[in-house]
Amino acid sequence: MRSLACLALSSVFALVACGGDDERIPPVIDAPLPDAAVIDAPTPIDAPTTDAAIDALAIDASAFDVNGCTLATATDLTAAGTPTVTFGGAAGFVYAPKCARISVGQAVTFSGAFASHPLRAGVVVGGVPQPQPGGPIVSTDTGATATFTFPAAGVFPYYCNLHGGGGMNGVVYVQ
Ligand SMILES: [Cu+2]
Repeated sequence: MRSLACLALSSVFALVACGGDDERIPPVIDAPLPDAAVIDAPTPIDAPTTDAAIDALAIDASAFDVNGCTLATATDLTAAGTPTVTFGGAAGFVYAPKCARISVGQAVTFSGAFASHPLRAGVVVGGVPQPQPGGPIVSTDTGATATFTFPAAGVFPYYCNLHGGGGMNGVVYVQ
């Protein structure tokens, strides 16, 4: 039987050797578990089972801020036929509306002086434009109007190549 002093020391200094208690030190290397216990079957990841659930996930993805826009705050232009986004001129170095929402298959006309405000597809992150060509919004450097059709759902950011870093940018959300 251990003395009270030994018990007290053991509680403070785990490695203090108390006579005859060596067998109480747990083995350093645990015995391996049986293979069946080590290799668990993977936990299945629940997949959305309905279109509504999948749509909800897509909408959540659009909730993130892109060029100062979110889907929730975008101007609803789904009933506007071929809506117009104006820029420059009297409006200043902005696109109006900056954040637009349309339906799949709709087109948007950009109206303004492209020579003064060259249009580019892409995002502005930390004031630095990052071009993302290849989508419906085509780089435009001349003329006064350009119309782009959006045949698929998605998030289509754009910016002015001269003033995009200063906030002249926007997004077309297509649903
Ligand atoms: Cu500009």
